[in-house]
Amino acid sequence: MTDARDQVLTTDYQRAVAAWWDTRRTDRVNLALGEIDGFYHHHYGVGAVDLSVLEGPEDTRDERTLRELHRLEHSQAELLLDHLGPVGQDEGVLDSGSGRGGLSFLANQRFGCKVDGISISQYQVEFANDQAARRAVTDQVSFHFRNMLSTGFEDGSKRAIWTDETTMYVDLFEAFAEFSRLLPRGGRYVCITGCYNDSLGGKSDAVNTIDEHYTCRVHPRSRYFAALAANNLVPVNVFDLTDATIPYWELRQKSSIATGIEEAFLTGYRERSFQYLLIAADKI
Ligand code: GPP
Ligand code: MG
Repeated sequence: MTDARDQVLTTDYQRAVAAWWDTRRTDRVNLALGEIDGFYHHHYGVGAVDLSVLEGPEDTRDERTLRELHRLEHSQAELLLDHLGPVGQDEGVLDSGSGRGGLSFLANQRFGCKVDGISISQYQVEFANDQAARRAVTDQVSFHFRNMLSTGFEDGSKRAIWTDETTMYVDLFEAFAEFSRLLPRGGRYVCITGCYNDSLGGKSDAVNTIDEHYTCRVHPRSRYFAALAANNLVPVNVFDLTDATIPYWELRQKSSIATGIEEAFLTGYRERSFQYLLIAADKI
């Protein structure tokens, strides 16, 4: 007899990743920012930093810094959504690796559409559904304990799908095959990810440090495009956001919620062994 957990989590690696996120409940870096306005994100920020937050009274400097970091994470979310549309009110979208739900709520607010979020962390699914209840949007935004490699949603049922820094936990060929199945012709997939720059060679020390820190397996840049092409997903836009995310990491390093991984991101980005990309692709 297999229970629901065994059906969703089918490998030792998936169980390890789920356990990591399930037990990560006191991550001040994400809770402190989410508590600012109730949008709990699990992605990084982009855009120019307002350096004036570092000036002014010392006793309120950190609070200003956290607000600025949160603003930059919102900018990243809005950038992703800019590449998703148009999405109609009667259409459904999928947040694949939905974390605590912040981006799903922003998508629902922008498009008025139905949003399904999926995560292999039962803790995250509960947290996000609790947020939906507080916002009184459970009829429009719901979160499910499901695996993005086998979502259970119907063929062609999602107008758009996104992954915001979640593809480093899955095989890209398997994930994109599932996304391709879920999208109708002309449906849009948007991916924001950190990848290693295989035009320079293999994984750098900085990227290995990031893998270890998050229990993830960062992919080479080339594999994204090979896996998209193999699954009838044709890129319409590719942006290198590496320069746009460095200021976020510099500010985060100076803040009270720095976790110690900031140096690896800054080294990887500055030496270009690690790249932060947005890819938008259409299903053909
Ligand atoms: C951010 O989550 C994303 C990940 C952990 C996946 C790895 C991403 C890469 C680009 C390699 P988070 O918001 O929980 O991270 P943190 O707690 O460090 O802010
Ligand atoms: Mg975070």
